Amino acid sequence: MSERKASDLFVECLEAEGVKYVFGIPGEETLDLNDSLDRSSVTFIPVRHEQGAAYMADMYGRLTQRAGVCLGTLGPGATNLVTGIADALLDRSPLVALTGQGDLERMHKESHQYIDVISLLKPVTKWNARLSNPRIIPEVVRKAFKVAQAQKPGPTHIELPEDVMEAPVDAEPLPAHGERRHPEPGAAEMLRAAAVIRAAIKPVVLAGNGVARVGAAPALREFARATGIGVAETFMGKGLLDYEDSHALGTVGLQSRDYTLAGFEDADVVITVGYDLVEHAPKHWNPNKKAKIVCIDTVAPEVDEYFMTEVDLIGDLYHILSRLAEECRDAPHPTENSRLNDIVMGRFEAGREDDSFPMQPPRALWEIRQALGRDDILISDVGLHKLWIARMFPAHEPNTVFIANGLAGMGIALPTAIAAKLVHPRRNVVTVSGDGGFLMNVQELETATRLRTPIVNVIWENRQYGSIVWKQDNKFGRHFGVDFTNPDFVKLADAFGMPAWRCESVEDFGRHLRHALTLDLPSLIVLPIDYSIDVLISEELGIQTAAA
Ligand SMILES: Cc1ncc(C[n+]2csc(CCOP(=O)(O)OP(=O)(O)O)c2C)c(N)n1
Repeated sequence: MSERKASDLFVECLEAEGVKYVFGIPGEETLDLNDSLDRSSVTFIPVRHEQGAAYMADMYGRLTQRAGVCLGTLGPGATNLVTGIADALLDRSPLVALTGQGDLERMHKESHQYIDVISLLKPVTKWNARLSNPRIIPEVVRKAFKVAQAQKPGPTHIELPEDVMEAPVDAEPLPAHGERRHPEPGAAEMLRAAAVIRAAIKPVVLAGNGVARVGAAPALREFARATGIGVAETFMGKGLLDYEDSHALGTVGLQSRDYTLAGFEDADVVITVGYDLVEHAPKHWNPNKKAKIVCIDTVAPEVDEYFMTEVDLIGDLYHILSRLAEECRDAPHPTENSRLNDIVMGRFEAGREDDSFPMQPPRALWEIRQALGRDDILISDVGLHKLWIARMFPAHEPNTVFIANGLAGMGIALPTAIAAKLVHPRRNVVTVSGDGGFLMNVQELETATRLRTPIVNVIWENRQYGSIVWKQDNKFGRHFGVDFTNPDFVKLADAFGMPAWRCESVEDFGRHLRHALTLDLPSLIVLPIDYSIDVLISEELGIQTAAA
């Protein structure tokens, strides 16, 4: 043991947790921490707005399941972090937020930039604490990572008062243990669940992001193969089954009719796996409360009158699915054809022939799918484009299509893409944003160019908050307060020092996209989009099909 300043010990604790990056903006109250980071193995990545830092940590955590770390100073630095931290809470990403603070002795009175950050961040974190004494650093850091990474993962926060961080201390980091995997459920519950599934007439699986989080997609695929039961995915569960898998029923969650078309209306048993209720309320797929629900998850399910479960199998999803597959293998339930998948994929395939310009979403998505490999990454921002991507973009593998469906904050795509590329440098990373959301974190283009992070940003331009236009038109027959003008995005990108193109024809898009993917620096493509076909194509095509 040796005496050193507390911020040095703090950074040693981060190193013991395996932290590689801290995303953030330093402040006068984080001087010692930044000094210690500078002399450590941890890379500090300066960003241009703390919201960007929190989103980067969020994606880092989501992809690695090790907490991503972001840093802001006291007061305004902390308030700017809030949105990204809240996203990590509702989208279940492990994240540790660090904020500076004034000296302990000035917190009881009116003082410069002081706000009560602990209280501010309490509702958007699983746990948070102030470092009131350098001696507690090893425990507080270990706990912050342990709680953030435990199921279901989420954000924690540590506040670092300036005088504590510069004080001398003689202590050592605690060893970081991998978070324990949960035990399996008991034999009685397993048998009860198996009995319910075996006796089912029309069972269906609803799989969510929780499966991707714990890497259990292979076990889910095997469960579907062994039992024949079809699997519908939530937006955040895209790719758990390859969309070409004969057991894939499609992505549900846009409207209750999705569930009907995917077979939920007739289902007597619904097996939910890693389903987070935050994505789409059970009321939409179980409106009459008729379905018997077998819940497979890592923690006990939320209470909801439409989600009163018959059996809960709580523990390691991989093990549970594998054991259940064995129990149910000899009583198969052949998957029925999914009308949802037929309709949506039919429209997607038809998109390749659509030469209209401005481009319609199916053709734009078709071009992106052609340009990307099966493991490449598409990140959606939030808006009407997100609904199109969720509904129609075909995914082959989990964690290749990212859709924020918990907090669903606009502006998430660009910063999270930077982090995704840091984690997976060999995979292509493409974002699709609306012209509204893109400007919300546009400043991170500088971070991307400085780091030379070769991400391709596609902006679907319509000079409107498209999804609000859609909702207003549906509800009132008119829209209002949703129109805006845009900067010249190509010139804007140029000012940031990155190549950019505006598409003037249908052919331009695929050409620019394929070229952009060969570059070793970030780029931007502006694609004029035509949102005149309704994203609820199932209704439109449903009527046509019935008439034909
Ligand atoms: C930070 C934030 N503010 C507001 C909203 C509400 N909201 C959801 S979608 C949307 C419009 C998105 O417009 P745009 O980014 O242009 O995408 P488009 O819908 O046109 O595809 C708004 C205002 C939100 N989800 N997040």
